[in-house]
Amino acid sequence: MKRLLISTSLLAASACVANAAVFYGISAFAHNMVGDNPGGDPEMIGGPGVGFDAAEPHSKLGGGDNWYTNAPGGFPSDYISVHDGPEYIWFDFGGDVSLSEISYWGYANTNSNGMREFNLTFAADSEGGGAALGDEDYQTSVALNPSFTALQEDTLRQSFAFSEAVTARYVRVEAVSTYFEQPGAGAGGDRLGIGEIAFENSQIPEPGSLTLIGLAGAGLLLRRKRR
Ligand SMILES: [Ca+2]
Ligand SMILES: [Ca+2]
Repeated sequence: MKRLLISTSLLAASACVANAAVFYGISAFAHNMVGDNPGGDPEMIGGPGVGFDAAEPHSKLGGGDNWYTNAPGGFPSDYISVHDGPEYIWFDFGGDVSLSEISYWGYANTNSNGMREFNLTFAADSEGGGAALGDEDYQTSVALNPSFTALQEDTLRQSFAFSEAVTARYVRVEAVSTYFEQPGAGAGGDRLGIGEIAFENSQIPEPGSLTLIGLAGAGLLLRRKRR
């Protein structure tokens, strides 16, 4: 009886982490805009347990902990047009990793500052030599340039899958539009706002599932021993 109780409690504990996605650590981060949020740039890359819940469905944490730019054009204006040149954000994983999606959490439901359309370009470790943040060595070995449109939603994880996995050390996100003048999106758009960005590491098998299988097997063994 005692053994059965132990195996049952282990199963309950492992069920709590079942199917939780694993995300890559971001070793460096930069952008070509002027941030204006009190928490600074880390507000975009809080990561699991800080920027978003480490457990499924990985909803955004700290509703106000968004990243946003200044408003150089004042209200009303379109930040993307007013800010000179493209709007770039760079991520460095510290070494080549396998990427198959980008996870995005929106900025706000009640104003139109949130990033709407964006595209990605990639650079491998061999291109950057450790200094690709901000340079133009993108799309040399990785041609993929996927474009996505985010929902105006401020809580749920939006995972955008790539058509194929890419091996890259650096990702450059280009924000192409906000919700400025989108019907029903609310006022704003004079800033660019992002709740959170992360990249899932799908190379690691879902730990919860494996643990459940392992523990289920252990439970069967215990049951057999008791006979
Ligand atoms: Ca611009
Ligand atoms: Ca955040």
